[in-house]
Amino acid sequence: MKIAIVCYPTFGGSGVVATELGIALANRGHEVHFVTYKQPVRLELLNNRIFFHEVHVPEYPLFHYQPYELALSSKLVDTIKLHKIDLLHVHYAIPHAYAGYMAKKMLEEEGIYLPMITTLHGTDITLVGKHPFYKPAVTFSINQSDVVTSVSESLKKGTLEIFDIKGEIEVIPNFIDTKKYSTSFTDCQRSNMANDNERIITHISNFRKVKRIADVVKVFSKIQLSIPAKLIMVGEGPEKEGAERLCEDLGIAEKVIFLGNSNEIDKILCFSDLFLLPSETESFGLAALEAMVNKVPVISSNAGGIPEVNLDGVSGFLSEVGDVEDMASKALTILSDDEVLERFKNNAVKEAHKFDIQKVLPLYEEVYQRAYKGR
Ligand code: GMT
Repeated sequence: MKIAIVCYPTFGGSGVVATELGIALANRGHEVHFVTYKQPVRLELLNNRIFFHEVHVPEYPLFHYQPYELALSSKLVDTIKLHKIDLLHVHYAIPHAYAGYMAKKMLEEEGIYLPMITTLHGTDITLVGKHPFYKPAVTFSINQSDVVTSVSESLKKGTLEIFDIKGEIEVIPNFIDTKKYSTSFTDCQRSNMANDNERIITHISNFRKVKRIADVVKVFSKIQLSIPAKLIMVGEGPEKEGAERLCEDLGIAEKVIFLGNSNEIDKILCFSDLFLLPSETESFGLAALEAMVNKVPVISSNAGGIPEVNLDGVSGFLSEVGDVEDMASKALTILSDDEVLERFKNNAVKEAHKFDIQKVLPLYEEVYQRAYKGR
């Protein structure tokens, strides 16, 4: 099939999932066209089955806000006509489902019927989408999608509670390409980061409020009182400066390394012993899955869809949101004993394999076939 994918091209989980999905679809013989404002960060190679179409939004001083949705829907119409696209898959409802719907309607005027699949990723529903200023438009564009998928049972439930949804929401979980990781555990550059006797604890996110960055620092601060350890913080975002200050205040700055954004998170996870994800809300927790596939157990909150990924007592432990005491004590349970750590590491990778791309990709392909036939 010829598939157009709309996503955010940044380090956010929805963009990563959309990009990996597009690459996997192309490997299966589909032709994939990414339509967004920048080449997606994980999309390194373009080829005869993977195309990137950049959406340009000309600056016009009269506008306080430049009309991205308008530019996106126009670009979609042009791309779909030029490349004879069969199907549109938008990731993250805002504003992609809305722009996709407009493109669909414009194409219908020309006798072209294009099925649209909308995948809900989390904050498009739980944080931004439910705001009264957006809610009617988000409800409308979800209801106008031909198929709606959600990345976890928890997000599906939340969406049905918040919005007046008329049709089905199908759960297709996020995924990971486990084949990429089966051979990569040998070349870890651990000594660059910590001494041999230190445990390495890692957090990766976009450092927004919802990630509860202060909890990451507080949990680590408690851990390092009992065992030698280093904390590696990967990512950029509004909470980063506050976290750096908190490390100074707690007297642990020398044990915490802030790396900024990285395209090489697998190399970092390769030498990590534990991953912290204390988020306020999380529809799935792709970062936890990426840790697990790299053999890293997870200490997380029990918010949203995280329990569907991180199995309590198996791949790590879950705690109530904000319970840093409990998180630190559970972290020490894993880290204080080599055998226990090894058991959790092995469990983590085993659980991650349940989300292998080879299991999940056919679910999307089935949805595509159904939507295409029903057009
Ligand atoms: O939360 C983020 O850091 C980014 C965000 C996004 O929209 O890109 O992630 C959401 O989608 C990911 C991929 O489906 C999920 O793994 C994250 O859990 C979800 N984030 C939230 O729900 C807060």
